Amino acid sequence: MRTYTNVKDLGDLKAAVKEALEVKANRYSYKALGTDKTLLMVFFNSSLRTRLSTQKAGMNLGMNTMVLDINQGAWKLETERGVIMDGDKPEHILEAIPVMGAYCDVIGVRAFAQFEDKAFDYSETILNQFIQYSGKPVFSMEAATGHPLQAFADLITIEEYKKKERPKVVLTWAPHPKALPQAVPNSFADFMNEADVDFVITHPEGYELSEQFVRGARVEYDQLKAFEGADFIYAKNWAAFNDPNYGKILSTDRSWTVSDRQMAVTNDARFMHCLPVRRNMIVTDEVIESPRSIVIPEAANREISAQVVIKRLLEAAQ
Ligand code: AN0
Ligand code: CP
Repeated sequence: MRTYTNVKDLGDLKAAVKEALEVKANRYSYKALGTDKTLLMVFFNSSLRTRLSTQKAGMNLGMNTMVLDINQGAWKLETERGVIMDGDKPEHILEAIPVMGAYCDVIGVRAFAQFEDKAFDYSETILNQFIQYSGKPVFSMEAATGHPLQAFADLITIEEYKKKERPKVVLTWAPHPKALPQAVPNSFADFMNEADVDFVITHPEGYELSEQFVRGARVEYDQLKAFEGADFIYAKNWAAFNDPNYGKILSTDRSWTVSDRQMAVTNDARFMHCLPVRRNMIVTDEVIESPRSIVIPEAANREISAQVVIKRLLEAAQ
């Protein structure tokens, strides 16, 4: 594996999950792989889980880790080529990237959708510049259109908690006061479409995700109907994808907030969310605090998904 930006980079998903469970049981057994190697994590956006779990994964592998917050202490970066740089950005990303590449062996990048230009976001301009110009293996720590470390951790968690061979997994939109990217639901759909699950997506009309990720998945606009018999409920807010509403909030309808009312029609479903979560917007206190909620073990598995990905990138570079 030379880059990690979506589910296809993992190849055989069953084998990847098996490897993840093996790594989870023996996470300190691969130190030789990362000794004298450096992991650089570059953040254009805030993070709690990704920052800590990915750094921990690097340390488990014996690596040295460095973290750069582009917007706190680094020079502001111009990302568009051809701009006359007479504004507030002293450095161009086309110099910054190869310089960063010179100091490390593997690079993780977090660069969210900016919602200014759909084509800029959906062509993964920033992530692809890192891939093209750093000269080093690059992985996404949530880029404009995907969050594959999260979705891989979600799949590992579903494997650990499922009670039947082909569980029903429901991705539900839920309200949020700020416009959020589609990266998390895109990657979740991408993974669930490849996994052995009965996958349903539910959201209000107007919140359709990109076909690139939804592919053939069933979309049900009636949330309660979608929840019937579900084994896993995966809640997430996202802003509209379709034109002319790209990046806009179309609904704040709190009847979509996941509560005991909807959980009651499920098959005693487990509740999942990538976190950070706004309580009583996305999910009620009662549901997230109930024994059905597996958000903490889900977050803990971020260390494992990151370790498998970095391990594979190191192995390929040997
Ligand atoms: C981000 C998002 O929705 O993409 C990160 C989630 C992992 N969430 C927020 O910005 C609140
Ligand atoms: N789930 C997740 O990626 O969380 P952070 O934004 O805190 O890294």
